Amino acid sequence: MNACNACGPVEVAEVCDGVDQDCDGSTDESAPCAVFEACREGRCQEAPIVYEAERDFMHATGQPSADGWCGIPAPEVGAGHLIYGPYVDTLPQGRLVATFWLLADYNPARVFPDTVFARLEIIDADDGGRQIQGHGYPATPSGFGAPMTWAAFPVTFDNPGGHRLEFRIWWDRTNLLCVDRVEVAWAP
Ligand SMILES: [Ca+2]
Ligand SMILES: [Ca+2]
Repeated sequence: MNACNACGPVEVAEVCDGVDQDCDGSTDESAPCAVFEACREGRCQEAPIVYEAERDFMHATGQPSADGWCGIPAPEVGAGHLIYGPYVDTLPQGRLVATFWLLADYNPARVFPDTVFARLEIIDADDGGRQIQGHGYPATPSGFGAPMTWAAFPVTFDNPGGHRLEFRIWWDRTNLLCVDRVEVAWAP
């Protein structure tokens, strides 16, 4: 007997199908799906890999906040990398997109739309710190759209595969800037 109307151990692997194969009371809890997919509602569905600013990165400046990590201008606060890391080498080879979720405070009447508040960089830590996407991607008011509003900054890059990657944000300390997370997925 089994697949759950009997006793004894169930020697089956969990499959993403909405059924509790291993009879532990949780459905699909360890069911495998492809990279950039997650098992939801009994199906492998598209899902980015999420790196949380306050948890998965290191910080050279800034402070924790309710939503992540913020650089708040103050005389004793220096410019630097708000986040850097996580040096993962497990992301698949190919064209990927890293989406930085950011918020900034500024006076729209007093800054130019192309003022650079921060630079978003993707680094190959196993290739001499080379910037994979060619140059730092600027975060500007035209990218934010409005002050104190979360906005997505997608940066497309070609991942060589098997190299440790660093996603980082250079902050120049002139404006409040917060980071919630970085999401990685296949580029569209
Ligand atoms: Ca289960
Ligand atoms: Ca299952």
